[in-house]
Parts: sequence; C-alpha cells; structure tokens
Amino acid sequence: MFEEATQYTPGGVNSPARTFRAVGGTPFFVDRAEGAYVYDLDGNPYVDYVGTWGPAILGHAHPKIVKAVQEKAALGTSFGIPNPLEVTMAKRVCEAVPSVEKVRMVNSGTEATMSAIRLARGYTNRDKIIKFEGCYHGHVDSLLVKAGSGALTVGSPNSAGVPAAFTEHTVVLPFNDEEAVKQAFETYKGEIAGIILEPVPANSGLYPPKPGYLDSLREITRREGALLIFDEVMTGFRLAWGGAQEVFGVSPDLSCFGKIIGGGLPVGAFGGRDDIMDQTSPTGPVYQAGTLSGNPLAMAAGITALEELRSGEAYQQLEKSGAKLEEGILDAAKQVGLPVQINRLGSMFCLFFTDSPVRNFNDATKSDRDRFAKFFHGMLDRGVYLAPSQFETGFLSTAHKDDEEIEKTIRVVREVFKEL
Ligand code: KE4
Repeated sequence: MFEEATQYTPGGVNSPARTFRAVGGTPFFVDRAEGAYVYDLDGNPYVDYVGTWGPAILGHAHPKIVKAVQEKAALGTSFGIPNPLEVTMAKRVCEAVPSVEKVRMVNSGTEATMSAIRLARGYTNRDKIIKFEGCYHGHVDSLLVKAGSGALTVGSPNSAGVPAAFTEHTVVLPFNDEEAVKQAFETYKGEIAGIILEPVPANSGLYPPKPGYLDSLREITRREGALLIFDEVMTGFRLAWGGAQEVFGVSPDLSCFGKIIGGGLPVGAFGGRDDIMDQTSPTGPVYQAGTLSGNPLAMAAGITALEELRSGEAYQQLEKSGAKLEEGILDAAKQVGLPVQINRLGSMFCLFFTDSPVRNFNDATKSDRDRFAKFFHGMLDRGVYLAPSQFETGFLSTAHKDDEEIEKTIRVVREVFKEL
C-alpha cells in the first residue's frame, strides 16, 4: 500500500508529520480506530498516543460523536449558509475561554493562525510579528521560519518556496528568554503588530514556559501596543476546559484553536477581544473567508466532543493517567540506568533520551534521536504507537484506561528500555 501511495502522493503521505523518515521504516496504514486503539490493515491493534495529533482526546470513534455526525450528514453535509450549529459552537468557545468575546470558524489550525496574524497587522497597522524558534503554527508562509513539527523533523525549519520578502517581517526569538523579547521591541520600536506563540511549545518536543514568562509577554505587549496571540490549536480544550490560558492565568488578545473543537473533523478557529475581531470582514477591513468554515459536520462533531469535556472530569482523569504513565516510564528508566527526561502537562507528554532537562528548542535538539528511533520501533513492534519523531508530543485520551492501556504501555516500555 505504501509503495502505491508513493506513486500518487509525495512521500506517500498527505502530511510529512506521518512519514517515518526520522525513525526509519515505512508508515503502516490504518484500517479503523476505536477508543485508545488504531488497527492496521492486517487488524493488528496499537495503543495510540498520537490521537490524530491531538483531536482524539475522547478516544477514536466515540459513539456520541459518530452518532452526531451520522445524523447531521443525513440532513446535508455543507450549506455555505449560516446554520444554528455555528452559533452553538461559537457560544461554547466564548463560554469556555473568557478572553474570547467573538470567534470565527475556519478549516484548519493553519488557517486560524494565518488569519490571526493578518488581523493583528490590520488592527495595529504594523507589520512585524514575533514568533519563537521551534514553535509551529501550521504551514503559513511567513511563519515557516525555524518552525517545529514536520518542518523540523523532515525538512528544513525554513521551507523552500517562501520568498525572503514574505519573512522579512517575521522576528524569530528563543523561547523562555524575556531579554530577547525586550531587545526586539527596542530594535523594532512601534513596528511590532504582535507576538504569536504556543503557550506550551509542543512541536519541537514539549517544554513548559518558565514561571512568569507568559506574564512578561502579556505585560510587554500591552505596554508596547502589540497583540498577544496564543496559538492554542493543540493546547485548547486539551490542557483544561479553558486551555493553557486557564492553566497559566494569562489572557491573550487573540487565540487560535483547532483539533479538539472539530471532534476529529477538519476545523480551526480564531477569536478574541470584540474590538479586534470586529475588524474582520464583513464588519471590518481585514478579509478572511472559507467555503466550509462552520460546516455542520465539523460543528456537530466538535460540539459533541466539547459537551463531553465541559464538566471538567475528563481533565482530572487525564492528569491522573498522565502522572501514572510518567512515573512508570521514569521508574523503568531508573531500573536500567537509562538517561530519560519526561516533560508532561496533563495528557501531553514528551520523552527525551538525555540526562539534562529540556527547557527549550536548543535543549531538545541535544537529545539522542537514534535512541529515540530504536525506542519508537521497539514500542511499535509491541503494539504501542508513538509519534514517529522526537519533536512531536504524545497525547493520552480518556479511553486510555489505567489498568489496561497505561499498565500495558509501562510493561512494554520496561522491555524496550532493556534493549536500548
Ligand atoms: P493544522 O493546519 O495542521 O490543522 O494546524 C496547524 C497547527 C497550528 N498550531 C499548532 C500549535 C499545531 O500543533 C498545529 C499542527 N500540529 C501538527 C502536529 N504537531 C499537525 C500534524 C501534521 O502537520 O500532520
């Protein structure tokens, strides 16, 4: 199947993040997925920690999500006309994320961040945008500079095909370094439209912001008249009902969402302060549009997923399971004297083969990627699927049960660590 795929699609994949180039071998093909498992074409089950890169927080083929999509599909798959589901979704996001007073649905995280930075530039009438090394905001031309995720894993963090003119207004700084941000605002006084960041970078490995770092970004952008944009495509509704901004208590001016709010269907969204969002077409001069934006199927799947997450119980379960998995892996590493660091927030985790802490992109690139590749295949051979790259984050779902999948994963990790 892979041979055939490579004849019709570059690298045989529809997204480079799925290639096995960083770990060797070829991707398996999925036939179906259910709960915590994906099944390959031969029916082999794998405990899945990729979770379709974040959306599957409730596990795969959740009965309520499947039912909602089936019912709505029978009533029409897309209208291009306002429908009530879009209003319900917008209300849910605004209710969950206090800093969001208005929200616009789009069809991917890339569209969300692309639109958010255009809006920031339109609102402030300034051109420069600050991003951080290793952060990935989708494949937006002007943000494909020292980007993470697949750009870091398989390509060059600076993609070909992006004219220098498209990135001359992109200022790239190291993450977790307040001084660097201060310098940039001095160098480009009055020119910076905004800062866009993953509040918890998870596309070059996973590492949390230093205590007070997000507050310092909030403070300097407010003082300098620039906008603070949180790219919560991954962390939104993942780390908490209100996302990373709830966890860290920092309110950005604009936020980007994706993944979970689509329940596994194509989705993205950007939202924020009323006065900023009203600058978006048709109420303002910043143009943005999309044929399938707010389509009924993605809305039905997303609303159903959010309904299951709203009580907050899922996040308590995910924290408990994440802590159990982290403890089990670190204990297994200690048993065999393997240098392993685990960075984890709730149900997001990343394992690095290095004996020093990983606090930023630079630290992450020092980890032993050959050992990671061996680990990846050792786990895969034993029925546990991790992201095929050191620079991606693992995701737990509510379908990963402590006494089943978590226990099994820890057992398998013990076996594989012995081989490393
Ligand atoms: P999409 O355009 O892929 O829906 O979203 C882009 C995006 C934006 N912002 C953040 C923080 C993201 O993590 C992403 C996409 N994440 C990657 C996984 N690290 C998607 C996987 C892929 O590209 O196939």
